[in-house]
Amino acid sequence: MGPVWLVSNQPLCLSSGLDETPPGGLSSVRHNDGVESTWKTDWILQILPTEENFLLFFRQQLKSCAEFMQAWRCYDADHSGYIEADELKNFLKDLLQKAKKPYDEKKLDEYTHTTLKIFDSNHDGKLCLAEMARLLPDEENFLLKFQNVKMVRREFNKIFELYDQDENGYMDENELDALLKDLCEKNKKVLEVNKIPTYKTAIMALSDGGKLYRTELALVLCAEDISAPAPL
Ligand SMILES: [Ca+2]
Ligand SMILES: [Ca+2]
Repeated sequence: MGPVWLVSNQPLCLSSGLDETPPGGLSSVRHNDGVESTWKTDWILQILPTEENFLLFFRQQLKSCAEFMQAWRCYDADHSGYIEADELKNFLKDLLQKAKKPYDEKKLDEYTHTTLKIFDSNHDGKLCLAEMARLLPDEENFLLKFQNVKMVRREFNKIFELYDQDENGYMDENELDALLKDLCEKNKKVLEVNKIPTYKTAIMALSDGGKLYRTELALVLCAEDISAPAPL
C-alpha cells in the first residue's frame, strides 16, 4: 500500500464537511455550566471499549448516509470496494486527531484491530460496505434496505447498461434518478419513494465528480463482487 496517508499529520477526509459536527458531536459538547463533556470520547482513551461505545462514537461522526458514503469513498483510497486494515487505520487516526486525543502507533493498531474484530462479520480481514452499514443509525440506514434489493452480477450489469442511457460508462444524477424511481416502484415494500432524494444524494457521494461508475454503484446494488473474475 502507498504510504501517502501515513506521512500526513492532517486529517484528510474528516476536515471539511464532516467537521461541522452539530451539538452532540465530538469535543464540541458543552453543558450549560460550561463543563466540557468528555464522556463520549473517553472510550478512545480506554484500552478496550465496548462494541456499543464504538457504534456510538462512529454514529456521532457519521450522522447521515451521505456523510457515511463520502467517508467511505474517501477512505477506500485504492477504490478496491473495501476498507482494508491500513485504510481503516487512517480513518481511526483522523478521528483521533479530530477529537484532539493523543495516541501512538501501538494504540492505533489496537483500535484498528478491535474495530475490525467488531465489524468484519465474514472474517476476510477487510470491511465491505454492508459490514460498515452497521455504523448508520437505523432511521438513516438506507444501506440495509438496499441489501434486500441487491442483484446478481449479470442482472446488475444489464440494469447498468439499460440506465446508462447515453452509454458513456457512468451514470449521471438523472440516470440514477430514473433507476431509483423504477427500483422503488418495483420494491415498494422495501424502498420508499419519498426517500429517493436521500438515496440519490447518498449514492452520488460515491461518484467521481458526478460520474457514478459501475464499480461504485455495484457496492450498493450488486450482491456479488463485481471485480472478481467472472465465473465460468
Ligand atoms: Ca480499499
Ligand atoms: Ca469483511
